[in-house]
Amino acid sequence: MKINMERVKRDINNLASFSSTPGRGVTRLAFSKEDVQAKGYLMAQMEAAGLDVYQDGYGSLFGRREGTDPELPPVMIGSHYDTGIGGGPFDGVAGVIAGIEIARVLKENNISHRHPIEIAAFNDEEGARFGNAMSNTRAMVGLLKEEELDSTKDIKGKPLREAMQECGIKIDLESAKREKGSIKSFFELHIEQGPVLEESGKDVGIVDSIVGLDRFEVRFKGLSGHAGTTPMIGRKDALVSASKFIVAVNEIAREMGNDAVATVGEMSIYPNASNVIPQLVKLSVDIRATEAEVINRMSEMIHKELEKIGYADPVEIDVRRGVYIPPVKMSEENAELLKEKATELGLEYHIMNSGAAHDAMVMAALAPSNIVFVPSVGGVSHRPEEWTEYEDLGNGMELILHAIIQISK
Ligand code: HGY
Ligand code: MN
Ligand code: MN
Repeated sequence: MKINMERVKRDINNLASFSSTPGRGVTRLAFSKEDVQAKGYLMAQMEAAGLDVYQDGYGSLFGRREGTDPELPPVMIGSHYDTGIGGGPFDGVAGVIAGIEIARVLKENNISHRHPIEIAAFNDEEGARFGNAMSNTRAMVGLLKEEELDSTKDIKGKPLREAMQECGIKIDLESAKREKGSIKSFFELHIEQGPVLEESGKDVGIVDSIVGLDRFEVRFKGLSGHAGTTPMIGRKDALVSASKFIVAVNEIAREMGNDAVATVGEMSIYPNASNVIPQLVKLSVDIRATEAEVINRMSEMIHKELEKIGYADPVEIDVRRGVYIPPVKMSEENAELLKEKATELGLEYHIMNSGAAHDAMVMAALAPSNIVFVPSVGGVSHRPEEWTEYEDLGNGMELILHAIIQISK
């Protein structure tokens, strides 16, 4: 019984071709043309693997391999297939392909199992287009509300609901919701996206906790004007105020120390013309730490900074909620199973925290959830140079294959 890495390589390369920035990394934004192409590919691969394919009320894609006792809750393997902007070929899709390849191996070897096994392909995990994150899994656990579908817009002002409907998704949040216990266990294979695992020299990472994430948008509203004829005194320059804020966010995170991080990664300027004083600046704030109180402390200091700038500068400031997901512990019981199987397979493992957010942190509300990391070369991710050796990827897949054969018995 062996994972077929040639098939995996083919899938990863095919999926990487569904990108709006060919030659400059992989960009497959949620509910884009490239998304529809990738989803079609994954559906075809799931069908070819003998899976019953269905979509839920938020458009998440599932392939089900029936168990001998169909009434039992399924064991689920999955990850996301959307990407950031100019990302790499492995982030997210490696975990979806892992599930499909495992389904192929189960079929080829005629492995039976009591619990059904479901392979999940989630969308909109990155939140790169709409500024949210983990939308599909938040819909599964009932955290995503109708209001968010209308108030969340992309940079061109298109509401999330409209973008989803244009992709043919029949949104039904009620039916997308799953009850706690309706899934037996959730496993996600993911590239580490950092340097820790590679530096440890171990084959795989078994994640014990995932950092919490607080993501929101800040708008600075000033007054546009002629760059040449408007005196410096009295200007309401939104970009000057936003720039002070960006530096302050960076300093606050550095002062917090430990594993606190804060990033302003997205910014738009209106009217964005060299001879016009900036009227409107919208920017994203992404705060993370392993302790919820550190996240809350940083968020509080950042909001205080905004108040200070609001008093000092003649601009209006508006904060729009994005997503807040607290730090999450992974299932200890299933981690023991993963350790046991890794040892049986002769794989050395490293118990570690995840600095990146993942669907598993949301799925943990529904079922015992775990992530298996495989090394990222040089710790690089969210960049075209993101790379994972296929042998390492194969190790992670073998480990999850053997764990789910055991747990679905
Ligand atoms: O942003 C993250 O941590 C993940 O890559 N979505
Ligand atoms: Mn990811
Ligand atoms: Mn990512």
